[in-house]
Amino acid sequence: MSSNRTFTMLKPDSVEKRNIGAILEKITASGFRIVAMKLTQLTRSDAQAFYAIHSERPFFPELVDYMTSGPIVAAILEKNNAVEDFRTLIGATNPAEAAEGTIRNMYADSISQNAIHGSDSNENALLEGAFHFSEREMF
Ligand code: 3AN
Repeated sequence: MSSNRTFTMLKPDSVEKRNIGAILEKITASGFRIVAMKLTQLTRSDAQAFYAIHSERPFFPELVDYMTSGPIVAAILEKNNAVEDFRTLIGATNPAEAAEGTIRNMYADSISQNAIHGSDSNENALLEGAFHFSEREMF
C-alpha cells in the first residue's frame, strides 16, 4: 500500500447507530477513494494485536471489550496526503475536543466510543491495511 493511502474502521457504535452510510458519504465527499472495504468483527486476539501499543494503558480492557462488541466497517482509503487529511477529517480522539464538522464531533459519543479510527502514520496505514485485506481485495 502506498503513502497516499490510509486505513479506517467505522467502530461498533457507528454500525449500531446506523451511521455508516452518512459517515462514508462524508469520507467520499471529502475526496477519499475507497480502495478496499468490508463489514467484519474483530476477535479478542485481533483487537489485542491491533491495539498492542496501548496494552499497558488503563483503558486497554475497555478498548478490547468495546472493539469486539459488534461488527465494524474496515476500509482502505486513497487521497493525496491521506493519513494527515483523514486525521483532520475525523477530529480529535476525545469528541468533546473534536472540531466542528469533524466525524467525531458529529457522530461520536465518548473518548472510548469515538465512532471511527484513522491510521496515525504511513507505516501504520500499511500494517493496518494488510491486517484486514489481501492484495486481491484492494482495487
Ligand atoms: P486515535 O484513535 O485518535 O489515534 P489513540 O490511538 O490514542 O487515538 O487511541 C486508540 C483508541 O483508544 C481510541 N480511538 C479510543 O477508542 C481509545 N482511547 C484512547 N484514549 C482513551 C482514554 N483516555 N480513555 C478511553 N479510551 C481511550
